Amino acid sequence: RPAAGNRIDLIGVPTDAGASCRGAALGPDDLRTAGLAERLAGLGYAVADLGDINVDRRLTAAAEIEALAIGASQAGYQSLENGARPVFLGGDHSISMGSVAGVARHCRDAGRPLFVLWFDAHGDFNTWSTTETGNIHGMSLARLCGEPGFANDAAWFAEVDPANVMILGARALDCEEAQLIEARGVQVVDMDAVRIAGVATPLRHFLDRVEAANGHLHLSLDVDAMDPSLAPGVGTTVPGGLTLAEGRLVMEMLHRSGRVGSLDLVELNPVLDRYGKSADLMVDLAARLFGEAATATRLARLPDLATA
Ligand code: 6HN
Ligand code: MN
Ligand code: MN
Ligand code: MN
Repeated sequence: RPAAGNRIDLIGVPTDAGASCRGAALGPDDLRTAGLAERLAGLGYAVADLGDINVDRRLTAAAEIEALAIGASQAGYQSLENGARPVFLGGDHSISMGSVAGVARHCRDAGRPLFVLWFDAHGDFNTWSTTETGNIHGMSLARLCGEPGFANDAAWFAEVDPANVMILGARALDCEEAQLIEARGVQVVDMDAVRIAGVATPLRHFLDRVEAANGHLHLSLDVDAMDPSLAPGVGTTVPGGLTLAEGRLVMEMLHRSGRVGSLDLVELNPVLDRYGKSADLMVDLAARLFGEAATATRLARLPDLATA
């Protein structure tokens, strides 16, 4: 069991204002219903559910996203300052504009480099000038990496270095978005790369960099990275995603790295889900990330994963 004092804060950020279809605003309660807090508590963590960040539903979509970004940033910053690990429950992926900004502020103040693993079928690297849909959840990572056109305020926002970001699971990048990702030097491990080399080798290299820098690693888990057969409850499904074994292996490696200090669980749309399948999968992946063993007893000495 993890040492006492290992605390996890659940922070609900219920919005679908960044997406094209409604329903992701119900995500936080669906993750609660699927037993997220109990599952993590069962691993020995002290789990505090801080409830949802409130927002005025009469706001425009853009204003709602701004208000929640500020709220998520402040709640996440406070959680980290208190020595806990914040887990942000989305909500569509626009919530990461705030959650990761708060983590970035903490890291800046603590003098620790921040690394972000963007686990997603998409790059979320559109700007107001490249977007083909106008959907703000497709812009989160671009904003975090400092692309212009967003009203960032130093009181709650801090940037992420694009060189410290890895996108894993990508298979639906828009044309101009892909060009921007390449120009900024963000590492993309797309599904072709996964089919050729597997998930473990590129992830091992990334984790080695986090370790060498004594970095804080944030995992932004968009459940649409997983294959739609496993995660039907998302608004933007793309065929050819990660298998259950691959998803679990990623979580196991992240757990063993001991570097993950914060987490987003986003894009769950309960309205589109089938019998809670996607919510259960997210809880399963989160539990693995926080150390739930695949077998009843974890072997004392496991083989090294992808030392190549
Ligand atoms: N997500 N690239 C598309 C867009 O609308 O910009 C899809 C974005 C999906 C965002 O899944 O978090
Ligand atoms: Mn810290
Ligand atoms: Mn996303
Ligand atoms: Mn996505």
